[in-house]
Amino acid sequence: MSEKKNPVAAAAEKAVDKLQEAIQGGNEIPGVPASEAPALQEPTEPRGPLPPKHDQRGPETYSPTGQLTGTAQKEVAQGGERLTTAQGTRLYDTNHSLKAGPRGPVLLQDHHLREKITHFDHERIPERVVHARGAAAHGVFQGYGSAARLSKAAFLGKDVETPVFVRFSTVLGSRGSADTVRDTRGFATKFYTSEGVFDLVGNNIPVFFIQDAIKFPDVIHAGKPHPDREIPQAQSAHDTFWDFVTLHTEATHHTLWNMSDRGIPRSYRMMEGFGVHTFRLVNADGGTTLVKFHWKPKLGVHSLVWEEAQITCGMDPDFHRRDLADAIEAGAFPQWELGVQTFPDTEEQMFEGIDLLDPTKIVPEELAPVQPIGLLTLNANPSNYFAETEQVAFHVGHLVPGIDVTNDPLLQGRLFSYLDTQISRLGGPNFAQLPINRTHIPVNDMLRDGMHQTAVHRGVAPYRPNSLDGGCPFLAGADTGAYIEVPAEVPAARKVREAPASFDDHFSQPRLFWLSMTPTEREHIAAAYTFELSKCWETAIKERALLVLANIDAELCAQVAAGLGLPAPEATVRPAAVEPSPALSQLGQTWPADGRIIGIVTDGEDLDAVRSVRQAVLDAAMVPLVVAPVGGRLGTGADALDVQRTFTAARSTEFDALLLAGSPPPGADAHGARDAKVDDATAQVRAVDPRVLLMLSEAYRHGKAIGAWATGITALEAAGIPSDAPGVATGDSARTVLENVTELLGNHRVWDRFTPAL
Ligand code: HDE
Repeated sequence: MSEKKNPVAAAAEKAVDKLQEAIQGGNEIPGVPASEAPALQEPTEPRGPLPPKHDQRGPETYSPTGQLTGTAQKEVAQGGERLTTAQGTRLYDTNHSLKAGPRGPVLLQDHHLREKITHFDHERIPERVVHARGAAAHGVFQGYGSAARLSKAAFLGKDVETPVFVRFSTVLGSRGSADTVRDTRGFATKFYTSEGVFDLVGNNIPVFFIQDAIKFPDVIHAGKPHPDREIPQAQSAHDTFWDFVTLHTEATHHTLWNMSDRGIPRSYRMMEGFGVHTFRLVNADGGTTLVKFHWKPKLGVHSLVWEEAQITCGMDPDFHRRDLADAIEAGAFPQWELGVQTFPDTEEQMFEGIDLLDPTKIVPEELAPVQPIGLLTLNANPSNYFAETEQVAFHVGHLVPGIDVTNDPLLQGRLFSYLDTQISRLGGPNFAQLPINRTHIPVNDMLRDGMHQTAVHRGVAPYRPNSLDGGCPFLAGADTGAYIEVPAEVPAARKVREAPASFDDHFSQPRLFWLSMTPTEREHIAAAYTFELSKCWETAIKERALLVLANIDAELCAQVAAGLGLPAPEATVRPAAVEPSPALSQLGQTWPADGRIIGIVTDGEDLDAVRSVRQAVLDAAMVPLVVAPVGGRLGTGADALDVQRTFTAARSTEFDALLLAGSPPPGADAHGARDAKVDDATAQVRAVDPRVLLMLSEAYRHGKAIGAWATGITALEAAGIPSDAPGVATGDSARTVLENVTELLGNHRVWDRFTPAL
């Protein structure tokens, strides 16, 4: 008798095959909602839940006490073919409550109604007090072994592979806020190492607003919406933020980074990450080194332009979340190299005059190069946002042998905060038992009971020493993998609420950053300050901000003052003599274009060229989106092309580059009453659909590469874009045009289209 295959297992196998395919070739167009296309009619045949999409996986299945269970991931998700209660009792109806007659009233005895509504009423948990808005992915970290002389941490060993979960976030916005606001981004990595969990909870900006954790509630209160009207959401462009950062001038350096292009990243995949604080590494011989951690993205560091970021907040508030998930689904797995800057662990903890305990200071890479120690690859999307991305709990105190903390007062406060915050956010002290937080090695912790305890401990003596449980658990020593704090000297001192004198320098490093920027980057910074301060109501706050800017650079201050219509004040601090650090600039190099989104605008003619260029985009590991007057398919038979965007639904902001494969005349829906993107006065006399012209003009002023061939060149001219303008590629062959556009994408944007005045 032939063995009948279980349909769920077969589907799971299929999903694995698809994963292999994705890893090899990538999904053509990412974004498919489920692992199987739906039927037109409501399905009627009972079956088990569908497997997750090929790009998704859940947390590995460990027990609450860190032991590998080997349970298939589908077995920790809902199963079976029929709808049940939470107790597993099958149900025959979930659309009608139990009533006394069809017209009611509803009966209190309706156990299903009560269970369903009660559970729903409690679905929400408190969002994170900061970094509420985030997106995450699973991946793997591979050590290069180059850190072995610095740290004994096993996961840094040569070719050691460690599973990781990485969550990116904005800081200020609520959970439902837009992704592309101007803000710092979180970059938090959980390493499930063979010696316990290590969390590297960093940001995309290497310095922080404050030097002492005791001010953290204050800076966040200032940055969050005003408490009376609860506006503005996810913004720093308001009075309380600028009031705080101008009264606490230690915030100047971080504020300047936020006003730079770093505050509006193009993608989470294109951000650097920084541990910010100085950490202490310990090697096998007990030798110690002070280090700063850096994540360097393989795709380079790139940003949006401000107008683009603002339009995107409305057009696609999930822009960064989608970008990360789509790239992974398409097989363009994002990668970062982990690196360290190293400094001798001296008593004063200074390097070249820079206080290593001051989190408002960087050490320029020219003085201490970043040495690569491992590679991070994100290769799977979470299969459930709440269970994974929302419930993941990071903590700077999750350390492994070989990595220790320093006395940076900001880090010291964080060591308290991250544990504490989970108790109200995740409902009790057992959050380490949530599947995404479980360590991958056995836990023997003597911590007992509490809300949501899911471990079923045995024994009677959770204390040490004991004899009733056979003395278990035993202590470890240095030779058996114990985490032993470095016995660092604490100099004899008086108990004071004071900062060291070296923390008083608030302007030399902002000046260093400003001087390291290219003219294009300086223009963006001046524009960002002008925009943000223009949004403040109080003139005194703007004037105070100008006083701060005067202490960074007179030219920057003058430009912003001119924009605000206020006089530029004199500096109160003599400008520091600092060497620029070219490594701080994002511009001037070329980078891979993997995962970039290319819009191909077609009028439905010359489909051979569209097909060929579309394939070439895929071959170059980018994503082609066909944009046509209406949806559906172009052409017939096996060669027909799916339309991904219509003129009414597309906006330039979702593309990194535009290719014009034709010159579409105004579509039937191109009138203002239907689509406000159309200017009625000119719509029908235009040769080209006004939505295409808008797309082109936006792409042009956002510095994007534009390519056109054949009749596409006519559309370009209709938009008033000269075919010899910088960053515009035209020619007879679609493929050659694409080659030029890909080369332009290597620089991210066509900055030489605009002449900086600074
Ligand atoms: Fe955080 N921070 N933070 N922070 N932080 C939190 O922890 C805190 C700071 C950072 O994706 C909270 O679980 C204090 C610096 C990231 O889940 C909370 C201070 C840096 C994330 C908290 C800082 C960060 C958080 C809120 C000043 C960069 C998101 C929810 C001493 C090096 C992690 C939570 C995720 C989250 C406290 C400063 C990065 C309240 C007290 C500096 C990436 O514990």
